[in-house]
Amino acid sequence: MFVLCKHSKKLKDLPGNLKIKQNSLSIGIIVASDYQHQKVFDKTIIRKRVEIKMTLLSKEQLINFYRKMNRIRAFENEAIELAKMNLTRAAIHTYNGQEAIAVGVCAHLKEGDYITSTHRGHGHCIAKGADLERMFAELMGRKTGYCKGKGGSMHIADLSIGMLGANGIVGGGIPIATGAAFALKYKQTDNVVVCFFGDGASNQGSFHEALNLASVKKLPVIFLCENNNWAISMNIGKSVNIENISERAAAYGIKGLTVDGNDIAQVYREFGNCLEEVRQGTGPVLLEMKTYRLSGHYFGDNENYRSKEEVISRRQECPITRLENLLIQEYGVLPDELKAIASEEKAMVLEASNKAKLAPEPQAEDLWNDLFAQDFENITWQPFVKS
Ligand SMILES: Cc1ncc(C[n+]2csc(CCOP(=O)(O)OP(=O)(O)O)c2C)c(N)n1
Ligand SMILES: [Mg+2]
Repeated sequence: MFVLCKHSKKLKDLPGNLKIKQNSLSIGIIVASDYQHQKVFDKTIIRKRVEIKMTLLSKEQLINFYRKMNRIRAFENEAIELAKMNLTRAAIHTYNGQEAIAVGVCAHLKEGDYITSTHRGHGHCIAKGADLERMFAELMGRKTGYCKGKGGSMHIADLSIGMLGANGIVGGGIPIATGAAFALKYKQTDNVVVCFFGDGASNQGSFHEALNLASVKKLPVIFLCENNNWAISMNIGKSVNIENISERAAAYGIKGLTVDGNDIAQVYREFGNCLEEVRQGTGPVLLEMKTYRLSGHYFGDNENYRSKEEVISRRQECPITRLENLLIQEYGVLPDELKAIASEEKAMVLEASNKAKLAPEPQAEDLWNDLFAQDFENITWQPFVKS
């Protein structure tokens, strides 16, 4: 069944360069945000029948999202405070403005699913359920941190929750996610990998190699591009000559889709639809979520490459503010209730930070520990079976 929603267009309204084979459509409505979900065949675009589910989110679900988005924002604001006090040990890249993506995506994941992250990874970690105190300890180079204080912000990983790691190498997580997806397929599970990366990373060779391989092998991976308009000081308009990064999916014969990454309801719905397909074994998807980096590239960035006016105007689209407006206007939630939630989250974050501050630093003799896997003899090697 097709459902008309505010993003829908009637068939006659499609851009002139799109030709639709009439007999490939069972009904004349197509969802505009779904244009890339097409197979190019004989230069004619054939639109497969796609079921669009209108996921109605309950007030409780949205409040839960609001809580987690505020947790991420509070974590990042506290990380900046720690950096100002010179307590952090490596670069800090905050996720401010992109919270709806990590939260809306990770809300769908189940045990056994994996994510890979980037240098801007705190939001992904928190949304996947990482421990705040261990995260802060890692940022501050303390022994109780995720990498025992030797990795810093860009190396946080927690295999117990399926978080395969942040990554200081732009595009570095993409082949890792592809390899993990290969393993999941090999083990015949219905689990998936979500690979978060930025618009800048989509210009790396690793992106193109991984998408091709994942497509050929029909791997269960969702390549999730957080297009926040900037790669350090490089504007997306100068580095990419197409409107949507998701258009690149066509080159690899996979589904591509662009959605509004600042609208948590849309993120949740569209990601959920993709996830269901990928779980069923249809192969990878390139899902682009448009958003905006509200803070500097990293703590200390003087941001002289963009105007204050631009940032102020994009702040109107802050995903937390948008969710606040939705909850107040459509769900009758009182502003004071939301303020209380934000304060609770801030208090929890500060408690974690304060505890982490008390943790000891690693000692010189810890330097050479944890560099190599210790239990090689316990690994059982399986012969490779061609699928
Ligand atoms: C291979 C590699 N090249 C360059 C850099 C330097 N660098 C760090 S972040 C970044 C920009 C990344 O932009 P994007 O992928 O859009 O992510 P965003 O910072 O916007 O989240 C660059 C070029 C790096 N870390 N790794
Ligand atoms: Mg970017």
